[in-house]
Formats: sequence, structure tokens, C-alpha cells
Amino acid sequence: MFDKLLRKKTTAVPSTLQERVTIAKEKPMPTHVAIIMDGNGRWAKQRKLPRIAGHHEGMKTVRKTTLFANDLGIRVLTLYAFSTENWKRPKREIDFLMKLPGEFLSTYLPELVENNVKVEMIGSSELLPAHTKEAIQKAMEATADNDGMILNFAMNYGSRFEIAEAVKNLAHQLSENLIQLDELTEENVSSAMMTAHLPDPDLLIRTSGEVRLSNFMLWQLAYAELAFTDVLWPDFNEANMLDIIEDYQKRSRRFGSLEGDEIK
Ligand code: V07
Repeated sequence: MFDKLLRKKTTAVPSTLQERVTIAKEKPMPTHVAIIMDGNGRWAKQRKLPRIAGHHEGMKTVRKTTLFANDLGIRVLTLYAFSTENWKRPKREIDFLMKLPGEFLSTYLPELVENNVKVEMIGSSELLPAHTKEAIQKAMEATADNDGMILNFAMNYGSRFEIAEAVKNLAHQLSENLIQLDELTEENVSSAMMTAHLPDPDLLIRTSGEVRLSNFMLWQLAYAELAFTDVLWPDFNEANMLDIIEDYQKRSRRFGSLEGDEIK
């Protein structure tokens, strides 16, 4: 008798990306999403292309993901572009990677400005080539007054290095009697990190199937939801991102409820 009603409830209705976006935007959105953009080399290898072709294609995914995250209303998007470990790669590959910020920004900076996106960076810029530093500096200046989504590139970033630097900084303040021992609180440690002005990520995404943090934002990810997908970064698209966001919204709704015995 209630067949019809029941069927309506249980039959999966295919919905368009736009419909899914509209529904997702009515639910709690992660404020800060961090992404480990893995699988560029593998993407190239599968196509018998040089690794740098994968990095270049990955750069287009950065643009697509930035615009989509901005549309969703995500406030901070942190992308792991270059790790302190990446210096071990062949010099030619490093040279190519270091040209990507310049190419990315000469192509997409006007679009970022139009979309009110603010470009920022974490990591140590000292070791970066001058042309790379200059490109990023220019983008940060051009977008400094934007108050929309923060697009935060982790460049020459390593989490343990960041933590060691924060400890050094706090120890120095202590030795100068600028702070007392009892002021070494979680809050003050957070304030000594490169992300001091940002909320912690609510969601970490890693593409390409590896299930590791690889020295990325270890302190900041303490309470984040972790999402791993087999999709290679150059293939990562809006539908893949939305799958993860929808999953996050289901998970954080469960966490928000009183029924479970979840640990935060
Ligand atoms: C890089 C493309 C994405 C996949 C991961 C490795 C290769 C964008 C940037 C970038 C960085 C700073 C900035 C503007 C753009 C970038 C590197 C590598 C080193 F201000 N993509 N991308 N930087 N890849």
C-alpha cells in the first residue's frame, strides 16, 4: 500500500553536480580544506609522458579546485605544492616545479583577483629561486586586500621543521623572560606556527591512494577528518571533491549528534 511512497524514498535519483552543490551548501561546509596533491608523476607514467607533464596538468587541477572550493564557500584552501623532501628530486624536475608558481600566476592571477581570492604561502621561502619568490610575492600583493577565500600554498614546507622553529621561537621568548613557563599552552604553540592566523583544517584530502600524512600540518590536523581517494591529482574533478564534501557532511553530522560515543 505504501509501496509508492517507499520507493520514492529509497530510489537513488541521479542529480546533477549543480543540484548536489546547492544541497551541500545548505549543510555545514568545512571552513579550511587542506590537500596533498599526489599522483602527478603516476598520471604521466600511465600516459608514457615525462613526469613534468603530470605536474603541469596538476597545475590546471589547482585552478579548477580553487574555483570550485570558492564556489562552495570554503574559506581557506591549503595546497601542498612543494615539500622540504622534494629537494631530493632530480634538479631538472625541481627547476620545472619552481617555474610553476610563475606560470600559474601569469595565467590565472586576474581570475583569482576577479573571484576575490587571497593568495598566501606557508613554508620557508629562503631556499626558493628568486623568480619563484617574486611571482608569489607579486600575487600576495595583488590579492592582499581580497577578503574572499584564502588560497594558501605550502611551498618548501615541512611540518616537523615548522614545529621545531616554533619551539625555537618560544624557547627564545622564554630565555628573554618575554613569556613564563606556564604560558607554553596549546594556544601559544598554535600562535607560533606559520598558520597562526588561520583556523585548523577541518578536512584533509590526499589523492592517489597513499594513506600517509607525509609531514604535512601534523599539529594543525589533530582533529581533522581525513579523506583519501585513489583518483590521481590531475584527474581530480568537481564531482570527486563533492563526493568527499558530502561524506564529510555525513560524518560531521554524526559527530555533532548526541547518539554516539565518538571521540573528537
Ligand atoms: C605545483 C602543480 C600541482 C600538483 C603538485 C605539484 C606540481 C601551483 C603552484 C603554485 C604555487 C605557489 C603559487 C602559485 C601556484 C605550484 C609547485 C608545484 C611548486 F603562489 N601548482 N604547483 N607550485 N604543481
